[in-house]
Amino acid sequence: MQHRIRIALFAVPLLAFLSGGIVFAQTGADARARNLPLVEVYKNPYCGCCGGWVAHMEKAGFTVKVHEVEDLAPLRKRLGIPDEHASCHSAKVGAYALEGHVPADDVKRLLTEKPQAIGLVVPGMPAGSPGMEIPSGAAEPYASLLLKRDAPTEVYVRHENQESADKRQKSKAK
Ligand SMILES: [Cu+2]
Repeated sequence: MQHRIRIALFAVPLLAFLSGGIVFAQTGADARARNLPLVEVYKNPYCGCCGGWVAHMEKAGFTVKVHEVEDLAPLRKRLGIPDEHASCHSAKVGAYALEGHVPADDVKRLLTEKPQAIGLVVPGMPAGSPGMEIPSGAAEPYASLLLKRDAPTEVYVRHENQESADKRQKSKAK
C-alpha cells in the first residue's frame, strides 16, 4: 500500500514535468513562427522564379501571402524602390520593403537588427540566388543591398559562390 502511494507521489510530479516540457516546446515553436511577420509578395502571374522565392521564404518559416499583379512599377514607386533596383517581384515584411530574390536569412537579420531603412533589394535576377537555382559553378556573386531613405545604398550581405571567391583570392595573391 505504502509502496503504491510512493509510486503515485513520484509519478504525478513526473507527469506534470513531462507534459509541461511538451507544452513549453510547442509554445516555443509557435512563438518563433509568430515572431516572423507576414510576407506579402506582389508578383506577375507568369513569373516562375517568383514562385521559387515564395517557396524559399516558406521553407525558412515565413507565412507568405501572394498578390498577383500585372504591373509592378506603381507598387515599387509606392514602396520607395527606385527602378534601377528593380527585380521580378516586390514584397512587404513588417515595416520593410523587399525587392527581388533576397535570401530569407538576410530578411531575418533585417528584422532582428531593425536598421533605419526602406528595406532590402537584390536588383536584377542573379543566378544562384534563392528561387534562381542553377547548377553550381554558374552562380554569380550578388549582394543584398540596404536601401535607405535619402542616403546611399549599402551592401548588407554579400553572397559569393565558391568559384568567384576563389578567383578573388587568387587575384589578391598576385
Ligand atoms: Cu526572379
